[in-house]
Amino acid sequence: MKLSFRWYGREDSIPLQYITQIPGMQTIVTAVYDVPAGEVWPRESIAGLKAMVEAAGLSFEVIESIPVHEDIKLGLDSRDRYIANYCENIRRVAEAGIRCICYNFMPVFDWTRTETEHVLPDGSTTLVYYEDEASRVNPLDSDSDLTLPGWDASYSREELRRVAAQYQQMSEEKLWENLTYFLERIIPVAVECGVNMAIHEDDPCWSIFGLPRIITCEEKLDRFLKIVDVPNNGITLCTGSLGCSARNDVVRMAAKYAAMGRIHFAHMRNVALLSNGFEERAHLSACGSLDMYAIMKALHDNGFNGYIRPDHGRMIWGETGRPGYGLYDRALGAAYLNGLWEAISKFFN
Ligand code: DNO
Repeated sequence: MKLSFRWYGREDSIPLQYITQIPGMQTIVTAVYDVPAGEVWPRESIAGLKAMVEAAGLSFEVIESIPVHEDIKLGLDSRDRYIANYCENIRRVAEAGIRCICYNFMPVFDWTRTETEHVLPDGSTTLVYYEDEASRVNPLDSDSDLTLPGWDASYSREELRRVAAQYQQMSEEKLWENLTYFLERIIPVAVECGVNMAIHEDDPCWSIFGLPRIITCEEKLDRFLKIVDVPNNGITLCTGSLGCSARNDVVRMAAKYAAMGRIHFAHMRNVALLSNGFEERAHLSACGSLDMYAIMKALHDNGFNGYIRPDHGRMIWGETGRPGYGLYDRALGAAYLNGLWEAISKFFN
């Protein structure tokens, strides 16, 4: 495994040097954030990121994310232009040394929570999703002013409603068709460039705000991988996104897709499943519902050699910042993942 850490570029308050100081850290996961979804990333921006990352002694190999324009997900005529731009971005980042690109196919909203600063008994704060509160934060039909780092902040409330309304008539099958159209055009480019595409599961892994979501469970990941059945068409195994549904056996999925050589990136996060939703917790298995050891072992035993990163951390030790993406708890997560991996590798090799 190659240990990595997400960093939001110049805007990120966490200095790259601090990330370098995390033991075993190798790779930065980042993106060009100041270009709207669907447009081509300037070569200078990519080169600028690469230079900063490498100057800090880290490697520049993973992009998260190149966002997929809504017109592609909606299957509008304008999608061909956006797909051509997407292919151009794959080529450009590959030229700069990128080996893996994480992206998602969630309509309108990326990852969603009902609260970003829920206080846990130890005084740390975390991200939570409570079913009964989901309607309260629904940005489409409430006064909620919740915004999450994954959401496209360039939409006004009215534009959001307009885009979301276009999905109201869309069946899941139609979304699959649009995903197929997209994959059939981008994967050959990824193959040509030697880049692995790694789709991120929907988070949470069910339909929210009345919008369709399809990358949610084993059956659907099986279907996804068959659409273009080559190694470059792979997944980001996000333990927290899959693990927030008790229906998903994350250990089994880690073993199965690693053995198939289709997990290119792993997001390691623990969640506590509750009767009314879930809470993000510290990475340690004992802190949540997921057996992080068993997931790491499943990856290890099945030949996983992709990138791995500690996913969302809580806010601890008085840190404030981008929800889920502070330094301290993610660094603890990295240390824990290193410990698990070292123990598993030494004991079972
Ligand atoms: C959440 C992240 C997601 C992820 C995208 C990939 O913290 O894991 O926002 O980056 O879904 O496109």
